[in-house]
Order: sequence, then structure tokens, then C-alpha cells
Amino acid sequence: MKKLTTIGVAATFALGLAAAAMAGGGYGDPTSSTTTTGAANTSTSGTTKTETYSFKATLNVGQERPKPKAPAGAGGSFSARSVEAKGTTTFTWKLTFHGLSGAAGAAHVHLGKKGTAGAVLISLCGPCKSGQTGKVKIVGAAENAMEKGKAYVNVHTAKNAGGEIRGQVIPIGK
Ligand SMILES: [Cu+2]
Repeated sequence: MKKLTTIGVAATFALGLAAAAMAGGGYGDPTSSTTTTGAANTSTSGTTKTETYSFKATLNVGQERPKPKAPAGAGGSFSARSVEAKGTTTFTWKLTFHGLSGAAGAAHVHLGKKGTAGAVLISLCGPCKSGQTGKVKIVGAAENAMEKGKAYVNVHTAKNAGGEIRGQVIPIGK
């Protein structure tokens, strides 16, 4: 009898350990529970997850569609960064250009893969000057298009109202 009791206690103890281990395994997995924890914290305005992404583009006449009539040496560069926090994406950018046929009437980020023209996603400036910077709130669709390489920047002039220089927006990570 005494021996059986001991075994009984040992078995119960072992089961208890197994249960604790199982509970610990589920509870103590920080990687898989991060999303849930983050989502829960959002409503309590605790630790809000911030996502940042950087982009760049090199603008030239050759990438523009339809083909513009512009000085061959016209070109520019674009760099930008998007920061998503609390459901709002803020887009900060810088645009430089040179050699245009005239004043830069406007610049945009458009939806479009290389070689195709598409709708305006983000209005950057108008008129624009080289070296200009800006900060604007953008919609998620615009961010996604840029992350997937499906967006381009262009600069419009009076002579090339459809766009004089263009550059595909390339995501370059954080
Ligand atoms: Cu445009």
C-alpha cells in the first residue's frame, strides 16, 4: 500500500510537470505571440508598432511614357521614406532635377510598372524647384504600390505636360 501511494504521488507530480511544460510552451513563445500582443496594445495606446520604408528613384527622359521631346541630359533623383504608425502613413521626400526644357510645373508619384503610365498616387509639388522636400500623408495603396516597385515619379513641364523625366520608385528597405 505504501509503495502504491508513492507511485501515485510520483505519477501525479509527473503529470503536473507535463501540464506545466505544455502551458509554458504555449505561453512562452514570444515570436508567435508578438502580433497578438501588439494588436492588444494598440487599443491601450501602449507600445505601437512603427513601420518604416525607404525608396529611391533616378529620373531621366528615357523612362518617360509617352516619349517626351526633352533635352537628352534632363534628369533628377528622388528619395523618400514612409513611416506607418497608428494607422497613418507619413511620406517624406526630396526631389532634385536638372536640365529640364522649362519650369517644373508639377511632380507626382504615379501608379505604373516600368514602361507604363498610370494614375497619380501622390501629388508631390506644383510648381516644383530642385531640392524641394515635402511631407504628406498617403494611403496604404500608394505605399503598397511603391513597395512592390509598381510606382514611378515624374516631373511635368509646359513643353511635356504628360511628363518630361521619370524614374521607377525602388524600395530599398528600412
Ligand atoms: Cu505626374
